[in-house]
Amino acid sequence: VEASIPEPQRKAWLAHQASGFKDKDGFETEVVRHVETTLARSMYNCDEQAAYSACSLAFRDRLILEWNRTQQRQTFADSKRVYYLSLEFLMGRALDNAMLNIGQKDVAKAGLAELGFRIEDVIEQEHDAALGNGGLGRLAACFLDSLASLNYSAWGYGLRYRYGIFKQEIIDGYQVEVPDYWLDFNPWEFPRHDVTVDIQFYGHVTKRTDDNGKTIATWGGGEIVKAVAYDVPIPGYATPSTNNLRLWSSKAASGEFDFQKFNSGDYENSVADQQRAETISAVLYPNDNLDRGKELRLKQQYFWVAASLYDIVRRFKKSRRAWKEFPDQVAIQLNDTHPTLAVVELQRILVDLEGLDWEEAWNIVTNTFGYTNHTVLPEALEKWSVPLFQHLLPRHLQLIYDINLFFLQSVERKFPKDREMLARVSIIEESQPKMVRMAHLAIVGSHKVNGVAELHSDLIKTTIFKDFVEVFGPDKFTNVTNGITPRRWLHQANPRLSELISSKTGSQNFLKDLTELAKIEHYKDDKAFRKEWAEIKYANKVRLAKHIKKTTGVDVNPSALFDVQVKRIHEYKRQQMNIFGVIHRYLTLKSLSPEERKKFQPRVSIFGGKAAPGYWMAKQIIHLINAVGAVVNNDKDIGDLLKVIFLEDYNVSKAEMIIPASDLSEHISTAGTEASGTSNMKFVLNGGLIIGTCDGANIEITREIGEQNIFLFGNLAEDVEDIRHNHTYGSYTVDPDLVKVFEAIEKGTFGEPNDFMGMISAVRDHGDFYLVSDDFHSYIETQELVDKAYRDQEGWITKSIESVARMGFFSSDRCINEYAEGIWNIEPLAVKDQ
Ligand code: KOT
Repeated sequence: VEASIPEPQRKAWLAHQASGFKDKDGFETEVVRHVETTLARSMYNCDEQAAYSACSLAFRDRLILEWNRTQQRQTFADSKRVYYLSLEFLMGRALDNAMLNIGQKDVAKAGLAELGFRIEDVIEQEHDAALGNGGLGRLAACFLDSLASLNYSAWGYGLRYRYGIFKQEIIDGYQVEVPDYWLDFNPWEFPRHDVTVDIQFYGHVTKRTDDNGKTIATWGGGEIVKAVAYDVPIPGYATPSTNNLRLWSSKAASGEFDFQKFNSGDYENSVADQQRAETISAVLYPNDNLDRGKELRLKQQYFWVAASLYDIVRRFKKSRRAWKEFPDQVAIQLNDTHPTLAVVELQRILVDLEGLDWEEAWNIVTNTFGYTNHTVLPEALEKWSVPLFQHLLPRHLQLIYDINLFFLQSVERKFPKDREMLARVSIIEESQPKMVRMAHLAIVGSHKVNGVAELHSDLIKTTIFKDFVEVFGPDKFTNVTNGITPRRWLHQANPRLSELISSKTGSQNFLKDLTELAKIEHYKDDKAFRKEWAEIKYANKVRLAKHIKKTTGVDVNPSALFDVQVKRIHEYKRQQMNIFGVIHRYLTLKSLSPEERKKFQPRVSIFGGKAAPGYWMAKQIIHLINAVGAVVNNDKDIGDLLKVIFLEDYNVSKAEMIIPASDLSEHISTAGTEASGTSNMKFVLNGGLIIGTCDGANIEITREIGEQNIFLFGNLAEDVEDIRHNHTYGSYTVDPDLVKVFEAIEKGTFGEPNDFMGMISAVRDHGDFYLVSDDFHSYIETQELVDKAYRDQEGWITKSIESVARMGFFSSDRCINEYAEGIWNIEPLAVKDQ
C-alpha cells in the first residue's frame, strides 16, 4: 500500500498513519480537542452527552485509520468478498464495542475518570442503532462482528432508516409507539455524497431485435430516485480488520427540490417530490415474522438491492476480469427473502446491460447467491402481487416469468406430466391476483439454501420446500445453526463473568475461540470459584432490580428466582402461556395458608418485548401482563413471593443488562415454530438456565450442555399437526388448571374481563392453534421442578457452570466459518502486524 502513495504525499501519509492516541494521556488530549473544536464546546460545561460524543470521536479516528487500511488491503489482495444483504441490522450501541474490540477500554476508563466521568455513564448516553425487529436483525449484527474478527473480506448492505424500530412506552398497561428518530448525532456513520446510484421505478419496457437477431429489452421512462451511501465501520475483535456496513439513504434525484416548479411559484410541489423520494428509506417496517405486502416495502427492497448490486458490480468491473469469474470474486448472502430481487437484478444487469447470453448469465447468478430461510410460519413467507410488480418493476416481472419458464421446463423434464408438482413449485402462484412467491425465486436463484438450526433445516426440507428437495436433490439444502458473538454477549454484557473465566482459562482467548470455555469445567467444584460465580449473578440481579425500581416503581428482592422472557411478543412464542402460568401460581399462593406459603420459592416474573403496532392479540398479551402485575404486586398476602414486571422498550442495550441477571429464561414456542432463537444462547452463556420446548436451537443447546441442565417440556414438533387436527375434528377439552385461570380472569380479578377475551377464546373457541392448553400441564409441572432445583442452590450453581463451559459451539465465529466453507467458498485474509 505504502508504495502506491505518490512520493510528494508519502511523508504526510506516513505521519498520519501513526496518528491517533496511544495511551491515557493521548486519549484525554483527543477527547478535549474534540470537545473544544469538533463540538465547539468548552470543557467547563462538558456534560456526559458531550463526553460521550468526544470519546466516540476519539475512537472513531482510530477506527477510520484501520478501516482505510483494511479496505486497501482487501482491494490489493483482490480475493473473494462476501456481501451480506439484510433489511435489518440491529447493531445496538457502538462505543463500548469499539473500545473493547480495539482493546483500549481500560485506557478510556482511566482517561474519562481523570476528566471526571464514570465510563458506564458515558456509554449509557448512546442511542441504540435499532435498525431491526428482533432475532433476524441481531443475527446480522453478530455476523458482521464475526466476519471482521475472523478477518474475512466482507461488506454488509442495508437501508439507513431515518426511524428505526419504534420506542415502546407502557401507558396504563397498554403499549404506545413513539417514533425513534436516532440520527441527531451519529458519529458512527460517514455520508458518502460522492457514492450515489440512480434507481428507477415504474416506466415501461421496449424490445427490439439487433443485427444478429437477438432481442434487446430496454426499461425506461420511469421515475428516478437517488441512493446515497452511508458507511459504518465494523471493527473486528483483537485484529486491525475493520469491515464496512454500507447503508443506503434515498433522496430526490433532482437534488434538493425541483427548481423549475420552485421558480414558477409551485413551492409546495417542489418539496413534495423530495419528500416522496425520502419516504423510501424513512421507516423500518415494525413486523417480525409477518409479511404485509405493502407497496412501499417492495420499493424499499428494490431500492436497496439495486443500489447494492450496482456497487458490487462496479467494484468487480474495476478488476477487469471476465464475467464468468464473478462468482469467484463475489458471494452474496440473502438474509431471508427480503433481498431476493437481487437475483433478478443481477440477471437484468448481465443480460440487458452487459449483453450476456441468458444461460451464461444465469449460471453466474446461481453460483453467486446463497439464501438463508429464517421461518416456516406461512404468514411470514413473502409474496408480491403480479399487478403490483407489473406496475413498479415491469422488466423484472418479465425476467421472473422467463426464469420461471426455464425452471418449470427443467422440472417437467425430471417429472414428466406431473402437473401438480409444476403448480406447487412454480414461482408464480395461480391465485386471484397472481402472486410472486419470493422463497421459490430465492431457491431457484441460489446454489445453497440453509436453515438456522437443525430441526428448522430438517423441517424446511420436509414441509415448505419438500418439492424442491426432489427437484434439486438434497445437497442444495443445508443447515448452519445460528450463533452469537461472545464479545458483546459475554465480555461486554457481563465483564465480571468474563474476567472470572479468563482467570481460569489463563487468557482472554476464549473470546476468539469459545470452545476454550470447556476449561472452566475443571473448577466446578472449586469453592472460591463457585462463590465468585454466584456473587456475580447476584450483583447482576441487584443492578436489574435497581432498574426495575427506577422504571416501574416496584421493589423486587434480588434473592428471588428471576424468571425472564424477553423477545418480540408473538402468539407462537407463547408469552400468553407464561402469563397464564403466573396467574396459576398466584391462585395457588392465594389458596394456601400463610404458613404453607412460606415454603414457596419466591419468584420475579419479568417480561419484555414489542408488539407489532397492528398485532391486536400481541397487544392484548402485553395488557394482561401489566394488569396481572398491578394486582399481584400490590397484594399484601403475596409480598415477595411473586412479582410480575413488564420492562418497557426492550432493545439491544437493555438485553445487555437483563440477560446477565436471569436465573431462568423462557423459550417456550410451540414446537416447530421458532426457527432457532438466539437469546436462548445468550442466557445460557451468562449462566442462566432455560425452561423450553423441544424447538429451534433449544435442541442443540440440550445436546451440548446435557439434559440435566435444561428444563424441557411440552409436545414435540412431530406431533403438533395431529394435535391440531384433533382440535378441529376430534374431542377437545381445555386443561383444568387453565380453566381455573380463565375463570379468574372472567371474574374480573385483573380488571375488565372483556379486555382479555381474545386470548381466552383463541384457546377455548378457536382451535388453540399454538397448543397452549395441550402444553399447559407439562409447563406447570416443569416450573415446579424449577422451583425445587433452585432451592438446591449448590446444585443450581453446578448446572450453571457446566452449561457455560459447554456453550462453545454457539459462537457466531463457528457459524460464520461454516458459511465461509460450505456456502461462500471464501478464506480469511491474512493480516500482517503493522
Ligand atoms: C420474517 C419476516 C420479517 C421480519 C423478520 C422475519 C423473521 C425473523 N423470520 N425469522 N426471524 C427470526 O430469525 C432468527 C435468526 O435466524 C431466528 O433465531 C428466529 O427463530 C426467527 O424467528
